[in-house]
Amino acid sequence: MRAANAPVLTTCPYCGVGCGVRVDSVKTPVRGDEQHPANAGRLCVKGSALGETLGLDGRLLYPLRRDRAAPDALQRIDWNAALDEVAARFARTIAEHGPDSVAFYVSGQLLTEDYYVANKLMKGFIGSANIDTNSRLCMSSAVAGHKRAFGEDIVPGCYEDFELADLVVLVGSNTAWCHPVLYQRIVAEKERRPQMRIVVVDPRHTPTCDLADLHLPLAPGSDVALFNGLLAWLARHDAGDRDYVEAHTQGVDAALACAQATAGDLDALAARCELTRDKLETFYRWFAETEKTVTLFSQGVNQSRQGTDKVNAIINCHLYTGRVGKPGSGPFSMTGQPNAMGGREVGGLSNTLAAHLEFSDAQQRDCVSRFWNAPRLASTPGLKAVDLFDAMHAGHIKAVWIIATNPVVSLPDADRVREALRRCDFVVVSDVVASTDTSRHADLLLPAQAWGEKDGTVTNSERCISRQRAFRAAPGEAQPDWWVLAEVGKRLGHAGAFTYASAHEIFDEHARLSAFENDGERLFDLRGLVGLGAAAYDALAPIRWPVLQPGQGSDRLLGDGRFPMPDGRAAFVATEPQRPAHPVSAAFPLILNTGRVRDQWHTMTRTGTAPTLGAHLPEPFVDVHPGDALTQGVRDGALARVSTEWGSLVARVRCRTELRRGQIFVPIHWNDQFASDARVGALVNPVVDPISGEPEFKHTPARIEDFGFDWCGVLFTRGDIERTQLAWWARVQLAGVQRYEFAGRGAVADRGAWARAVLGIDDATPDWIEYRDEANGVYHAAAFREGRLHACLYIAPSSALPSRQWLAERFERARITGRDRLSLLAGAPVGAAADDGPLVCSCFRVGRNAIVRAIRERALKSPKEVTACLKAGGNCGSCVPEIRGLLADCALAEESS
Ligand SMILES: Nc1nc2c(c(=O)[nH]1)N[C@H]1C(S)=C(S)[C@@H](COP(=O)(O)OP(=O)(O)OC[C@H]3O[C@@H](n4cnc5c(=O)[nH]c(N)nc54)[C@H](O)[C@@H]3O)O[C@H]1N2
Ligand SMILES: Nc1nc2c(c(=O)[nH]1)N[C@H]1C(S)=C(S)[C@@H](COP(=O)(O)OP(=O)(O)OC[C@H]3O[C@@H](n4cnc5c(=O)[nH]c(N)nc54)[C@H](O)[C@@H]3O)O[C@H]1N2
Ligand code: SF4
Ligand SMILES: [Mo]
Repeated sequence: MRAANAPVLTTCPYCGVGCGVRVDSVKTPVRGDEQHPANAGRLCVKGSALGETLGLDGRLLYPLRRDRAAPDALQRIDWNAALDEVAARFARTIAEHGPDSVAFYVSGQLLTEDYYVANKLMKGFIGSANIDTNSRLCMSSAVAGHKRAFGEDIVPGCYEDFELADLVVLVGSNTAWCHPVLYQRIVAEKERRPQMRIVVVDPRHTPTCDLADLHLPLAPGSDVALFNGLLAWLARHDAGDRDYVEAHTQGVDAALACAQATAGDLDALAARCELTRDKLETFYRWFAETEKTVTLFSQGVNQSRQGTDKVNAIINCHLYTGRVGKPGSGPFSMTGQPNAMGGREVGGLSNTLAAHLEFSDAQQRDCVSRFWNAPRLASTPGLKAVDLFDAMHAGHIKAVWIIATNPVVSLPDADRVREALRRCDFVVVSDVVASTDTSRHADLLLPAQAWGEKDGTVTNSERCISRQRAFRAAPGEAQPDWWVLAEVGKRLGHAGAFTYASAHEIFDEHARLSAFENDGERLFDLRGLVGLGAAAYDALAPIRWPVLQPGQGSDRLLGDGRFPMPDGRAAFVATEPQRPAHPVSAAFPLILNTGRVRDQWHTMTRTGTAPTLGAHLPEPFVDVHPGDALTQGVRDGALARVSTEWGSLVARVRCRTELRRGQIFVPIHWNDQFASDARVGALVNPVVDPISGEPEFKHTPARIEDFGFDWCGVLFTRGDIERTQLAWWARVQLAGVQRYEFAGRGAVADRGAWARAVLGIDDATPDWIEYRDEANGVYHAAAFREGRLHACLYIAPSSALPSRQWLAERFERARITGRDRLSLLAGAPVGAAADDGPLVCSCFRVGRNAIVRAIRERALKSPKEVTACLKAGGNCGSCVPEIRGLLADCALAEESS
C-alpha cells in the first residue's frame, strides 16, 4: 500500500488484452499506462470507467453465514470462525466420503498467486483434482488444441504480430467489443497500411466487421469444414511449405486426407458453410498468397462441441504453410479474462498439474509431489466444470468452494447448476460483492479484496506478466483470496506448505516450480524471475515469458520449428467436421447464439455499478433477423420469450439484418440482480467438446414468441422498489439512482396508489405530482424530496415513453424548478432544447440524436469528422462502427428524401 496520492501502475482487471493502467490518485480518473507494452496508454471504455466501480455499495465486507432455514437473514461472523468452519466442514466431508467428495470452482479472474495456492491446496494436499475453473468455459479448447499440435499449451505469437501481418483473420471473435485495445491497434495499422487485409469469420455481422475487407458469415459451427477446405485448397494449389512440413511436423498425410475427403469440391463446401463460392475462394487465395498471416481465434471457435478440432483445423493450415511463431505470422488464441493465461500456468484446470506439468506423466507427477513435499498429490485428473456440477447434482460432491466466478449465471443449463448448489451440503462463496445469483446459495460468504486493493500478477494473451498493484486500503475485512486459501490450508493441517507472508513469496515458489527439473523440455519457464525480493517484485515491469535470464523476457516461441513434443515435431490433427449435437427442430427452429456486449463485463457485478457503462445497452435483448421476426410473430422493440429445451428468458426484441436467418443472439450479461428473467445460461444446452470439456455456448436450438403485456413503463428512483407488481423488469444503476424498464399485465384499479406502492412512497409524502389519461392508458408521476427529484414513473400501452437520457439528467439537478416540473409531467422538455438521445459514445457521453444532428447540420461524412466535431469516438474508438452506421443511415435518408 502506498500513499493515496502517489501514482500507481497496475493492470486492468477485465479482458485478456491486459492493458496497463495508471492511477494518479484515488480521486482522479484512471488513465492508460503509456509504458505498458499491451496498450501504450490506450484504454477502452470499460477500462476508462474503472474509477466508477470503486464504490462500496453492494460490496461484501465481512464473512457472513447463512442459515438455510432463513436464507435472507445473514449473520456476520469473524474470520477465525469462518476459516475454522470451512476447514472443519471440508475435513469432515473428506473423512466421511473421501477427497473426491469436495471441490473448488475458481476463475481466470484470480491473480496468479491466488490461483497457485488454490491449486496447490486441492491437488497437492487435499489430494483430489476436483478443482476446475471458469476457464473451462473459455480457454480449454485452445489449451487442448495447443497441446495436441505443439505438445504444450503455447501461444506462439505476440500483439506486435498483428501490426506486422499483411493478413489478419479474426475467427469467432468480436474483437472490436471484446478486445477493444488490440482492435484499435489493428485499426491504427490498417490506417497506416490500407493494403493490409482483414477477414472476419463470424455468422453475425458484428461491429468488428467495420474493419473487414471480407466477412464470411458462415453457417454456425462450420469452421472445421471451412479450414479443412482451406487445407485442401492449399495442397491443391501447392501453396504449402514442403520443407517446413517435412522437417518440423508429423501427421500431414492423415490430416490432409481427412480434409480432402470431408471438404469436397468448392461448391459443395460453399453449400456446407452457406457461403458464396466467390467469398470462399477469395479467402483461400488471400491466405495462400500472404506469408505474413495471423489467425486470431476466440469463443466462436473454443465454445463449441468441436472447439478443439476447430483450433486444430486452424493450426493445421498454419503448420502447412510453416507460419508459426514468425514475425507477423502464426495462430493466435485470444484469452478472455485478465488472468486466463496465468491460470493455465499454475494448472487451474482439473486435468493439468501446475507449471505446464501433466497428470499423464508419472515423472512429472513425481516432480510436483517432491517440489511441494506433497506425498498425497492427486494422481488422476479431476472433474471438468459441467461434470463437476453434475456430480454435485447427483450428490457426489458434498462441499464446494466457489471463488471469483458466478456459475449460476455463467454455466450452461444454469437452472440445474442452481439446483446442484441447493443439493450440496456445504457451499462457500468468495466474492467481492454481497449479492450474486450464486452467493444466494452460499452457506458461507467470504469477502475478497477487489481490484485496486489486491496485489499480485496476471498474464495476458501474449504471455506478458504484469503486476496488479493496490492503490487503496481494502474496505471492511476483505482479504486477498490467497490468504484465505492458505489459512484454510493451515487449518487442514498443512501449515508448512501454506505459510506465506505475502504475494511475492507465492510468486517466487511458482517461478521456482516452473524451473524445477526443467531442462528446456517445458517452455513455460520463469527461472529468471526466481528470487525476486519484495522490492523487486513490487517494481516488476511487464515481462513476457519464458524468462530465462533476470530481466529478459521473450517475444515469439516455436519459430525455430522445434516443438515441445517427444520427437520435437508439431502434429497435424485430422479433424472431421461434425453436425451440432442438437439440430434445430420444428419446436425449436432457431439457433441461439450467446456472447458479449461492448460495455458490460460478464455477470455485471462490477460494470453494472458504473453509470457510464449502463447507458449503451440498458436492457437484456434478443437480436433477431427481421425475416425470422415476421415468421415467429415478434416485433422490433416488443418483449419476447426465448425458450429452449433447458430454460427460458424474456428480453427486448431488436430486429437486425446483421444476423443470419435462423440465428438469434442474446447477451450473456443479465441475471437475477439486473432483470426479472434474463439468465441466458439457463437456456444453453449442456453439450461439451469431448476433448476439452468446453460447453457449446454458441449453438442451442430455440424458439421465440411474443411476451404479451398490457402496459409498459420506465421509472427512475433514488430508493428501492417493490418488484412483485411487475410482470417483467430490467434495472440500470446510475449515480445514486436506479432506472427500471418494466411491463405489466391486467387492469390496475388505482394507478396512483399502485405507483406509490411500487416506488415505496407513503401517502404522507406531500410532493407528488401526477398526470392521468386513463382513456389512453397513460400515466405519469413524479415525487420530490427537499426540492430534488426523488422518483418518477411513466406508463404507456406501448413503448412510447420519455427519453431516458433526458430523465437521467433531471436527477443530476440540485433543484427542480416550475417549468422542469411541468416537463417531468409531460415526459418531455417543455419549450427547451432537444435531448441527446441514447448514449453511443460512453467515453465522452455523446448520444445518438446529438450525433445525427451534427451529421445533418454540418454535413459530416466520416467518423473522423464526427470525432473532430463532437469528440465522440475519439478515445477508445469502440463506438466508431456505430457512428459509421449512423453516417450511413443519414446518407440513406438524404438520398431517399
Ligand atoms: N465487453 C466485454 N469484453 C469482454 C468480455 C465481456 O464480458 N465484455 N469478456 C471477456 C472474455 S472472458 C472473453 S472469453 C472474451 C470473448 O470474446 P469473443 O470471443 O470475441 O466474444 P463472444 O461475443 O463470446 O463471441 C465471439 C463471436 O463468436 C461468434 N460465433 C458464434 N458461433 C460461431 C461459429 O460457429 N463460428 C464462428 N467463427 N463464430 C461464431 C459470435 O457471433 C460472436 O460474435 O471477451 C473478453 N472481453
Ligand atoms: N451463455 C454463455 N455463457 C458463458 C459464456 C458465453 O459466451 N455464453 N462465456 C463463458 C466465459 S468465456 C466466461 S470467462 C464465463 C465468465 O463467467 P463468470 O466467471 O461467472 O462471470 P463474472 O461475472 O466475471 O464472475 C466473476 C465473479 O467474481 C467476483 N470477483 C471479482 N473480482 C474478484 C476477486 O478478486 N476475488 C473474488 N473472490 N471474487 C471476485 C465478481 O464479483 C463476480 O461475482 O462465462 C461463461 N459463460
Ligand atoms: S481492452 Fe481489455 S484490458 Fe484493455 S482497458 Fe479494455 S477491458 Fe481493460
Ligand atoms: Mo472467457
